[in-house]
Amino acid sequence: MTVQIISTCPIDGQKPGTSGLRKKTRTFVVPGYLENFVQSIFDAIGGLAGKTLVLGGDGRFFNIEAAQAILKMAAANGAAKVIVGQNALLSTPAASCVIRSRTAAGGIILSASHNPGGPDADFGVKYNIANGGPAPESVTAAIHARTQTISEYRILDTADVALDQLGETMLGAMTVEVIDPVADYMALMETLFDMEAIRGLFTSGFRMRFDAMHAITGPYAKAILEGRLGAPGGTVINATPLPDFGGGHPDPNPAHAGDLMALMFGAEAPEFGAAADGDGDRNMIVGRGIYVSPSDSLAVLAANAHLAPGYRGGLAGVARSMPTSRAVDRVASSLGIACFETPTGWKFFGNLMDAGKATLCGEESFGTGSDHVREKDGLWAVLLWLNILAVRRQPVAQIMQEHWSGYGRDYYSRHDYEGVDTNRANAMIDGLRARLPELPGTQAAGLTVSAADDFCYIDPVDGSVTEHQGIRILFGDEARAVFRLSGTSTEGATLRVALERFEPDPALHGLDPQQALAKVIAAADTIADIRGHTGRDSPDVLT
Ligand code: VG1
Ligand code: CO
Repeated sequence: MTVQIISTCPIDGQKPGTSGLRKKTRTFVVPGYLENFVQSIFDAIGGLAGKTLVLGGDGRFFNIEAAQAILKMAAANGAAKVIVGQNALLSTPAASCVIRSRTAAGGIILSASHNPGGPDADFGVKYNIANGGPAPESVTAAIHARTQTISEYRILDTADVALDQLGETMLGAMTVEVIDPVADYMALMETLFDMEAIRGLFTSGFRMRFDAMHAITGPYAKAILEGRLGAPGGTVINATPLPDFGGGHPDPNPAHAGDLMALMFGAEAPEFGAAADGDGDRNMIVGRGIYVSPSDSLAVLAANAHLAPGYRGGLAGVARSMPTSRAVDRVASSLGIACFETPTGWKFFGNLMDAGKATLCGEESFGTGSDHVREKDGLWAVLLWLNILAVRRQPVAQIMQEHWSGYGRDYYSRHDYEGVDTNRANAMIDGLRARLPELPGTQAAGLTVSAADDFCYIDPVDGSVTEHQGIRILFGDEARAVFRLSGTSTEGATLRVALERFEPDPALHGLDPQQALAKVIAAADTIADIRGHTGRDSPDVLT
């Protein structure tokens, strides 16, 4: 067993995006590609000597091979210990939980999240810091800088570790501890929710369907919903993580979780439906006959969190990403707590949670979470909803109607245009940015632009500045269009257009969001000339 020092050259494009480095799997499997990036992480964080790391992934194609290589590299770089999920599995929130519960120096999560998996799909690597959260911009920038100067990586020349057996083994001088991926996470959930109340809900005949989308939440949802909480067998579907997620797109939204949506709007609908993404940090909430938008879900959770034991003392504050609707802002102002607006990406919430400024955080992209970990957490959101339902004993539709009656409704929709030519997408955003000063006062589709800017975030905790985080166009009557390009796509550019409008009148709370937003949609297209720039008549994904 010897440490091999392998010469290498910098590889272009190893720049982490919104959430880690995501590339085509066929790029990642090229010898040296993963190793270069992982060594760059180790180098950028000041080496691994004596440190403990957490390691796991969402089970997609290349997960286990990558984990074996990373273990050998960690040993060759002098790590004291790596705590790894059995069979190299850990959901993103569980990895965050384990980093915190075991006070590790950080962790590596192998996932491209909601992107499809398989030899012809996507793979990814994320690095999380000691607070359990995604590496902040300063760290990802240092990792990227290192990928541009790297000249060698270190790896132990030895056999693979048996990752199917729980317990400790040695890899050279490094301890490998294989853990049950669910245990620490389940113990944390026990501290937050009234498990007996939720059990009682299921005993009373309440039925739900949880679609794990053949991804990592399956084992967690089975153990917690069916095992601990007594939901009937079959509540969790598509529960076995598959390397290609069954050929599907593990993104819990109405477009990609179509079967669940059909069930929830059909004659046999159970009371409650939910789904999670590839790495288990996203969630979709659906009631019988009603879809709950992620922005609304965040607002409802903020308004009702005190019904769960973990949040009985109230919330310190809330935070949402800029393109998320302002529904949660209304709850925060009625609770008299702060509401922070951050750029897209969970890494921006870490400082706020560490500083005790925000308890709940959320993104319009089906992400909700709290300061129990430092990642968004799909199953946590489902459990908080269940706890609220166990206390209120009302249908989801009634909870939503009462919420909108009290706060007003923020109609919301996001239109995604995928695989757009990168130059054309950049030209569109650059063009909009150049026209920002002249937009206020102009009219489009009957709406008047009241303000327009390019979102810039100044972190209230460390003062760091993050620019160019999306073009915001505000109209009178509390309507808004937001334009930004995705930082997670692996092919061309993805244009995301977030559209919203506030409706105070309860008589108008039952509209189809696309109709309620028709003018905003038309105004956004007129101002940005989406059709002209993308060459598309309609979005690829509409949520
Ligand atoms: C998307 C979402 C963003 C989310 C990110 C990671 O980023 O919009 O809100 O934090 O994915 O989610 P982008 O840059 O493509 O818009 V996950 O569950 O894919 O780690
Ligand atoms: Co995810």
